Amino acid sequence: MRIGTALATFAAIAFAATIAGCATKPPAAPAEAPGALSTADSAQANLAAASGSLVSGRVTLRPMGNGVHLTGTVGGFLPNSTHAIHVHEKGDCSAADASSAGPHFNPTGSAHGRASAPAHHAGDMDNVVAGNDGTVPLDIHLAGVTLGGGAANDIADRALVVHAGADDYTSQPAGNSGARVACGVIKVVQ
Ligand SMILES: [Cu+2]
Ligand SMILES: [Zn+2]
Repeated sequence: MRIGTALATFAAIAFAATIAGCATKPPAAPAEAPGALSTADSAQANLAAASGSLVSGRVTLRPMGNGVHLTGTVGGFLPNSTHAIHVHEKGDCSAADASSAGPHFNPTGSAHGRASAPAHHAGDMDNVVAGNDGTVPLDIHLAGVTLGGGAANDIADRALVVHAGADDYTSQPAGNSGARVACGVIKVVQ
């Protein structure tokens, strides 16, 4: 009888500890869910050719889930070519080679890397591949950033840049992706 009581008590304590463990567990990585901090409903980036390329496009950006979703079309590439695309720090595409856009958007001081890797810039995205017609239908989810609101990870008024080559996801500080062939400032629409 006393043993049974002790076991029951032990089980009750273990159960309570389990409940307490769940209750004190932090909500899944707050830094991964900044979408709620976005104040804009949508933004637009009109990409204009840079570095003498023929690349241009139009991209719509909307807060979604834990980040911002990009949709649109970029064209003027060679058929079936692969290209790096990133958010760069400065919303300034005025230089002929788009160098005015500065480095990759990197508010956390991380190394450059693939978006799916633990270490990467907030502006790092996977390469895009042009079709036979030289266009890319964009459909990219950029996690960990916000749109509008002025948080450290806000990509409004920064630049969306496309490169001549592919991002190798390894080379520092920018994946060895070559010239900047198109650039557009991310402008909040509403
Ligand atoms: Cu870039
Ligand atoms: Zn980067």
